Amino acid sequence: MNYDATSIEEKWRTIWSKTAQHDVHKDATRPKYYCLDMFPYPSGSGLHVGHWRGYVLSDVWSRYKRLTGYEVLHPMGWDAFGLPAENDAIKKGIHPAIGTARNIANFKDQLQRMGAMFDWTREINTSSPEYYKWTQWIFLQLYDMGLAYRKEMPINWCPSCKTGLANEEVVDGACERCGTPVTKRNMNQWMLRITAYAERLLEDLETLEWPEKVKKMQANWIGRSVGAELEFSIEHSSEKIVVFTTRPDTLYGVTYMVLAPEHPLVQKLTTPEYASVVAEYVTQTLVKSQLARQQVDKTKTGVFTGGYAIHPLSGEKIPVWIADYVLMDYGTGAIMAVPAHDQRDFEFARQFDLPVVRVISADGDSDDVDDEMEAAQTNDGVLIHSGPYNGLSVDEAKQKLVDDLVVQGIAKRTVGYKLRDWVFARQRYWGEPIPVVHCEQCGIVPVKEEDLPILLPDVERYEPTGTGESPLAAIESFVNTTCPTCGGPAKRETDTMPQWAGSCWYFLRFADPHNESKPFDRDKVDYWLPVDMYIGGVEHAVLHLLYARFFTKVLYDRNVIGFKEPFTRLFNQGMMTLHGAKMSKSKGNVVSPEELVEKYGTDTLRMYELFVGPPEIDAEWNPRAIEGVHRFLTKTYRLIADSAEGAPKEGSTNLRKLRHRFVQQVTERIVSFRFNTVVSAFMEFITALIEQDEKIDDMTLQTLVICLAPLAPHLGEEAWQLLHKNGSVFDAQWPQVDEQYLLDETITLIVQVNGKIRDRIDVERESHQDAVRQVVFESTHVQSAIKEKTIVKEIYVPGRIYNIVIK
Ligand code: ANZ
Ligand code: ZN
Repeated sequence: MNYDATSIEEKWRTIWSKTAQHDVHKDATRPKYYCLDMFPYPSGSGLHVGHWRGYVLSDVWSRYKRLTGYEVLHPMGWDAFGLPAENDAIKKGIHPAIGTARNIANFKDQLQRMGAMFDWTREINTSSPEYYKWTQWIFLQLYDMGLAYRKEMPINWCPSCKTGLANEEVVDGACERCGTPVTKRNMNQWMLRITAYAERLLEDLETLEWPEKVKKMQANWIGRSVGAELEFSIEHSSEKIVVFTTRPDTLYGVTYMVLAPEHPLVQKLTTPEYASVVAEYVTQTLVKSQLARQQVDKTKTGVFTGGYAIHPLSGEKIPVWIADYVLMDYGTGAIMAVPAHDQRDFEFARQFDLPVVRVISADGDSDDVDDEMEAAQTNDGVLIHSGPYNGLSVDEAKQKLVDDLVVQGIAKRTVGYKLRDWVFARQRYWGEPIPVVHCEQCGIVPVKEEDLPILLPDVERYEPTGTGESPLAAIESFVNTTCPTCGGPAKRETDTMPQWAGSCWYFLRFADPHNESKPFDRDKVDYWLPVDMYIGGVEHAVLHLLYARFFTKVLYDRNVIGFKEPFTRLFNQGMMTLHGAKMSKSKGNVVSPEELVEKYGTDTLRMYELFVGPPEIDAEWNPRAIEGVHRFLTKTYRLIADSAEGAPKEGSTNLRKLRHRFVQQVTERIVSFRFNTVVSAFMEFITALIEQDEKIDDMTLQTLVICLAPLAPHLGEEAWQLLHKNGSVFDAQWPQVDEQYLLDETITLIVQVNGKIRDRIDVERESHQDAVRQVVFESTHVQSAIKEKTIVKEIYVPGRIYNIVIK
C-alpha cells in the first residue's frame, strides 16, 4: 500500500470536524491541562514554516498530554487590533475589519491544515465588539481601582506612526514598529499604574517555571535597587536638593552634583551669569531620546548652573551642574556625583576638570590612592577620607551613615524601580476606544457598564492626524455625547488602547469565550487557569508577559479570579532561519508551508519542524532533510499496513525489549522537550522493526501508533484504523514502560526439565519470572522435552536456573 498523505489527511480532518473531536469540555474523569500558544497577529502574509515551529510544538505537547490522561484545553484566537491592519487600510483603503477578517480566514485555514487540535468553538478575536466590550470593562475596573489615571508628561513619540509609545515599545531608541527614532512630546496621557505592582511582579517570578533568561529580563526591566534619598541644602536658599543613591557610603567623595535638565530646581539655582547657557542646554536635551541620553560610551555633556549645594557632613560647597545623563524620571532626578567610584561621574569629571576624591580603598590604606585613576573604582573596600567613618567596610558604612543621617532628618531609605507606569493610550484608529467621557461639569467620567461596548465607529480617513488626536476626534457623532453623571453635554475620549490591551487577558476568555454577561465565569476560569504550558517567542519576554502578569494580579485583587500568575510554565521556541537570517517577509527569505504540505503532507512537515533541531534553538531550514522525514513516514506506514493483518498478540522477548526501550526513550525525550531526538528514536525503532525476521506483534504496532500520533496525528488515526482499533487513537492510553525489559545486562540462564539441562537462554539479569518464562517456553528444546506432559512445578532461581517439573 502506498502512503497517500493527502487523502489520509483530508479524510481525518473531515472526521475530526464531524465528530467534534477537538471540542473541550470539563471532564471529571481527567485532570485538566491548559496548553496555550501566544496567539498570532493575523498579518497579511500568512504563516511561514518558522511560525509553524511553535504551533507544531504546542500541538504535539497537547496531544501527548491528552494521551497521558488529561483533558486538554488548546485554544486559538487572534490578536487583531494593531498598526499593520491600520497601515494597510491607509495604503489600500480597505477597512481594517475587512482586511483583518480576510487574514484571519487565511490563518485559520493554514492552522487547520496543520492538523492542530485547536478547539475552534472557542476562537476569539480581540477586535470584535463581543470581546473588546470586556477589555473596556477591565479598563473600568482599573479606573475604579485608581490604577488608570491621566497625566501630562513628556512621552515617547514616534514621528512616523504619529502616536505615543510605551517605554517597552522603544527598542534601542527607535519605534519598535517602524524603526523611526523616537522623540519626546508633552502630552496628556492615560497611564496604568503598573509600578504599584513592581514588587509583586518581581517577587512572584520565583514561583514560575520559566526559562531563567526570561525571568532575568523581567527582573532587570523592573529594576529594583535599594538605596537612600539624601537631602542637600542649597547656598542662599531654603530649597533642598534630594538625591537618590545606592552608594550612601561614598558621601565624602561627592565633588559636584547634577540635576536632570528638566528638574524643577534648575531655574532657582541658575545664577544670571549662567542663565543663557543653561537655557540652551535644556532645550537641546528635550529633543534627545531617553536612550541616547543613557548611552554609556558617549561623551558626557553638561553645564554649570552657577549654584552651590552644601555637603551635609563636611559643610563644603559643592557646585551644581545640569547634565543629560541624569534622567528626570528615575529616582529623584538629581544625583550626588562621586567620580572616584561611579564611571559616568568619572567621565564627566574628567571632561570638565572636576576633582576626583577617592573614599574607598581596597585595604583602608590612604597611601594607595594618590596615583592617577584611569577609571572609577567600583569594587568593595574600606572607607578612607571619610571622617568618623574611616575604616568601616562599604556595607557597614551604608548602614551607619544612613542611620546617622536619618536621625538628623536628612535621609530616608528607599527602593527605586526602573519600571515606569504604562502609557496606555494611542492616537490611532484601530484599537479599543477608552470608555470614558470628558464632561465640562464633572470632569472625567467612566462610561456605565451597561453602555459597553463603546463601539469603534466607521471613519473615512484612518490617517493619524499628527496633532496628537486620534482619527476618532474628527467624528462628531462619536465625540459628542452626554455625561453619564449629570446628563450634560460631554465629549468622548478619542484615544484608543495600545495594541497590547487585548492580549493582557485573552487567556482568561478562552475558558468561557462566549459569555455575554461577564468577561468570564469565575468557576470556569478558576478551573482551567493558570495556563499550564505557554509556548511562544522570546521577543515577548518583557512586553506581553509583563502586561499579562500585571492584569492577572489586578483581576486577582479585584476578586474576579482566584490566582495570581497566568502562566505556570513558559517555553520559548527558537526561530527558523534561512541563509542564516530570521525568516521574514521583509527579508524575502520565507518558506511557506503550502507547497510542502501539498507535496509531502502535513504530517511530514510537522515531523520535520521537530526534527530540525532542539526546539529552543534557532534552526536553519533545510529543504533536503524533509525528504528524509517523508521517507521515514512512508516506511512507517508500509510497515504498519503490511504487519497489521494476522499480527500475533504479543511478540518475542526481543521485540518486547525493543518496544519498551523505545517507549522509554520517546517518553523521556518528549517530557524534556527534546523533540528532535524523539524523531530519531522513531527512525531507529522503525529500522530495527523492519530488520526483524519475525512478524511484528500487535502490541508493538499499537505502541508505535500511539507514540506516533502526537507527532503525525493523521497518520496516527489512519494506522489505528489499519490495526482495527476502535475510535480515535487519541482516546487510547500512552504505553507504560516495563522496567524489566530495559535492563541491558544479560546473563545465560540454564533451563532444566526434570533436572536435565535442555537449553541455555540469554535473559536480562534481574528479569522477572513472567518475562523469563515467556522466553523459556519459546525454546524448541524445551517444547520438545515437555510435549504433551503436564507441568507440575516451575522453580526460578534468578540469574541461574529455570527448572520445570513435569509429569
Ligand atoms: C552616588 C553614587 C556613587 C552612585 C557611586 C553610584 C555609585 P541603579 O543601581 O541603576 O539604581 N542615579 C540616581 N538617580 C539617577 C538619575 N535620575 N539618572 C541617572 N543616574 C541616577 O543606580 C543608582 C545610582 O545611579 C545612584 O547611586 C546614582 O548614583 C545614579 F559610587 O549615587 B549613585
Ligand atoms: Zn458631567
